[in-house]
Amino acid sequence: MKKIKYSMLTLLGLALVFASCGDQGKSSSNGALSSSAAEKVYVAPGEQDDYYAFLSGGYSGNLTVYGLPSGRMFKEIPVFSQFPTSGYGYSEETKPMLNTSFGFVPWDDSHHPDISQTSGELDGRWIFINGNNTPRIARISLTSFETEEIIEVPNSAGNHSSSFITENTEYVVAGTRFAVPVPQRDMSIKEYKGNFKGALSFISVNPEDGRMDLKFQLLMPGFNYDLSHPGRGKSHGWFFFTTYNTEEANSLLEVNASQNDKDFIAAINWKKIEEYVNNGGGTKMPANYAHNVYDEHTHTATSTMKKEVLTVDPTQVPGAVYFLPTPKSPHGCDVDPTGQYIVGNGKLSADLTVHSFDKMLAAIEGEKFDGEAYGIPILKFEDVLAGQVKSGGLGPLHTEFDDKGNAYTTFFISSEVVKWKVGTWEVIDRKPTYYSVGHLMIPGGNSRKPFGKYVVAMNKITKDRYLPTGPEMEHSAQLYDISGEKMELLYDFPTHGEPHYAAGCPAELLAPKSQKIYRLDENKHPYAALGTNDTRVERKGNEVHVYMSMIRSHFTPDNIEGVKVGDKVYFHITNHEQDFDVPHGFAMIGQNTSELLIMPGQTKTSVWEPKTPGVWPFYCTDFCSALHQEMQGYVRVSPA
Ligand code: CUK
Ligand code: CUA
Repeated sequence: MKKIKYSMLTLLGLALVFASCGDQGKSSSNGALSSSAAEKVYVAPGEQDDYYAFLSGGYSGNLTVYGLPSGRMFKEIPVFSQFPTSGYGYSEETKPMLNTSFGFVPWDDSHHPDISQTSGELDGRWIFINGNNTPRIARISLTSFETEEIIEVPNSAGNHSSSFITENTEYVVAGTRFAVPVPQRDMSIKEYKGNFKGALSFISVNPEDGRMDLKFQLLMPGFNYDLSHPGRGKSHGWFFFTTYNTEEANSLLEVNASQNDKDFIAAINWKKIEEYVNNGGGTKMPANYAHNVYDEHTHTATSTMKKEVLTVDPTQVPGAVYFLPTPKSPHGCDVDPTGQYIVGNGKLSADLTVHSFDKMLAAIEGEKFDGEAYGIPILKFEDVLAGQVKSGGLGPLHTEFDDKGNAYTTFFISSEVVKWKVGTWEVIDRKPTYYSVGHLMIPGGNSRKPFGKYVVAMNKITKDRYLPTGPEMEHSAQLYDISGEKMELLYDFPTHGEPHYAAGCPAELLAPKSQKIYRLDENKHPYAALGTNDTRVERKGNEVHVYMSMIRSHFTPDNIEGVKVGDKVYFHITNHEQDFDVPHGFAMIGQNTSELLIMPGQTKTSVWEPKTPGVWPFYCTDFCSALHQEMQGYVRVSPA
């Protein structure tokens, strides 16, 4: 205790000294900060942040919404995981969202969010995120901040090089991490090499309503496909994927998989493949995968099982796929805002490899190949290399860009962010991270128009950054000011789950259009009780349907009789409020699904199967008015 107090006093003293000298942003050895940093992150009560940041929730399966610079968490958006806070994945309306060909999978590992773009700039319509475990891509509305669609990705496993989008949101791309037998079948694992395939999926996005459709799958050689990025500007029409284990080892002990000094970045001309497919190319293959869509008017999701996928053999489309040798097991694959440079972050190396798009085109033109892999031409390393960043760091993972021609790369092993100049490759600055940074995010930092004010580093190890909470600590994020020549560490804040990547945008892109209510007169839910006259109890065999309304501060009906043990009771509950931010909740005693949180104008359904005769209460779970505690009711359950 004494020690903590002492060091805080010292810091305050230092801050005062710096402030009085007019010295800005000096930091002590553990990254602690001066008062100017405090001012930069301080958002006064009643004021709002300048940026939204959407952090993936990793194994929470969700997406969290933060404000920058404050680091305040505003919301957790449920995507792939059941979420009792809202009843997502528990209510009858949302359960179909979590259907897959493996059955109901109420969990996933979400890694990479990406905001939709028009002409390479963030347009703030939707945000996409991948489920890494049970391969899925979700689309979330940035108006309602709700998950509207989830599409499963067949023939894929460990959906990691996803969900990055092309410059006009033509496609969201999902690349497999694991190579697997395609189609899946019983075979010896030892026969992996030459037999397994890596599916790279191009999922088209309808520009009107965002609906996704799996347009085609490229069946690539059986490497591991790690991360990807679209071309932009001059490289629009291309997509780049890092690979590892190009040895195709079935066990990744280092002796097997990291033998090759260079793996590849796969360069895919998706425009060419799109043309090929539009002209009838490709092979239809049976495949089972779920496509789940949430309708904002019926407030209900439907799940459809698809039966077929169009596959493309890359060797059948000449000029569409090339391999760019890239040293030391590249992880991140990042394209600069001009689309000229493709950065491969070789995680077993100190240097970054930057490829040139122009040089790549010239090498293809000159047909200067260095052999081939499974019929796919390999370009010569020297012919495509734009430059190397001699970083002095260790374990580079991911790179983002600002609007001034600079790049920022994370180094996991040496725990730092390194700023370097695109084109000259010189290192400009480096700052430590606390500790072991994975991804980093600059709002718009993977678009043609980055907003180079802040970078958020997402760290894998937290250790001593917060008050200890037992063996398990939340991951830590750190905010740096990057508006000057040197980066300045401003702030630490905890995150939820394991944020792998994040996406951010200026507040004014989303805040004005954020939806406030669902209009009751637009509610098309088949079981909605839109007026009090519609409220009723109906029996159909052993199903009892309760059409219920809720408004401050009562449920109608609130005394329900005629229910028997063995019945299935459906509570279809409509919130009649039409004021912003007045939800009501609903919870039935002993229910094995979660409570529901129902927003104004919305209808949700909860199922209850009473087991014991009696008079059983339900109540509103959200404190909604001074009479919230009075918002309650009873169900009488009689013997069967
Ligand atoms: S991965 Cu996590 S630090 Cu899934 Cu983007 Cu590199
Ligand atoms: Cu409605 Cu509390």
